[in-house]
Amino acid sequence: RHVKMQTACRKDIDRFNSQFLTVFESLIPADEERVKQKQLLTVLEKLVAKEWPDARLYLYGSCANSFGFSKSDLDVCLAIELGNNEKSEVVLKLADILQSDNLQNVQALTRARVPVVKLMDPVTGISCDICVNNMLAVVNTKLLYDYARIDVRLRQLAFIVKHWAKSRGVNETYQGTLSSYAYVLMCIHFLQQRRPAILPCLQAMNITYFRNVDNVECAYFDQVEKLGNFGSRNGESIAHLVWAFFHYWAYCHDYATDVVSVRTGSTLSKRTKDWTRRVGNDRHLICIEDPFEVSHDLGRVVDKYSIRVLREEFERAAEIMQYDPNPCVTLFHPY
Ligand code: 3AT
Ligand code: MG
Repeated sequence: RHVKMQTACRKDIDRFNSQFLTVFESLIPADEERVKQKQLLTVLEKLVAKEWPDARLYLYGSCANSFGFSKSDLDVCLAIELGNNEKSEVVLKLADILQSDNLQNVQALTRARVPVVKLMDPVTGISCDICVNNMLAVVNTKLLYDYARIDVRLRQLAFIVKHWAKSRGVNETYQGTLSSYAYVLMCIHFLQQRRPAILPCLQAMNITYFRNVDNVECAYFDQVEKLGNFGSRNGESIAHLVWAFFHYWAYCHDYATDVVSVRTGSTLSKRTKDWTRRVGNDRHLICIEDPFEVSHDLGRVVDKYSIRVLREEFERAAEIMQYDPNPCVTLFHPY
């Protein structure tokens, strides 16, 4: 019955394809933004090199993983030999250095979970967060970037899902909903599950990229240009995939037993990960395994209240994709 419904729905929903593509295109940053980001990075690199000649700056997050909207912030990681210094000392020193240049609103947040320096560059208007030695984020940024190069539908789907999540207020980790990073992983998982698959499982293929980061082995096949048109045997349109994505998270995912795992290209059982009960504040009500830090559940921020909010939002979106005469508008209606 499910298959029948999917096929019946398919021709119908394809009418909305160009509208969804228009939404996607309206969110893509313009080239001049990239230029400005590079400009700011160069300024920062010069300032950092004066104090720490061996340190390096890396971009991570949405400014580098190809899932960034226009006008998003710059996430930067300072990679530095710490010696006897604490991260917070480096953060304070860095804030000092940046302050003396003409950057604005320089703030050192030393007591945050991840110590960062926040700043605004008046020349480019870009806001920026700089953290110290967060190399796992740099590596998972590259993984997302490489997945996005395989099939354009990942980027289209993830933009639409992120836009939906931001519009509906379910992209707020401090309120118990999910990070953008988690949503992109959900999209990758979903496209790995399509038949025929639209994305492969890069971590299950031969290794062409390897980094040991904080004793975590990060390894996968990164020569994705050699995959050709991997997803082309699957002709599903973006509108259909948006419909199927919300249908999957509303009605098909087993929240009680399953863990989404991009690393294995499949789902795992909560039991094998020992994610069956609440430990401290980690409740595991929706389980999304980090591809590299495998003990890390990106759903751990979700609590018994916010899981209901999330699932109701997935159901609302699924209903809209099924029945609404104007899904491209209703889906993104502010909550
Ligand atoms: P926005 O466009 O800013 O919403 P983003 O891609 O910058 O999305 P986040 O702000 O959620 O995503 O996170 C920034 C990066 O930090 C993305 C990822 O490389 C890393 N990251 C975020 N959350 C985690 C996490 N829980 N575990 C590991 N890495 C994470
Ligand atoms: Mg960000």
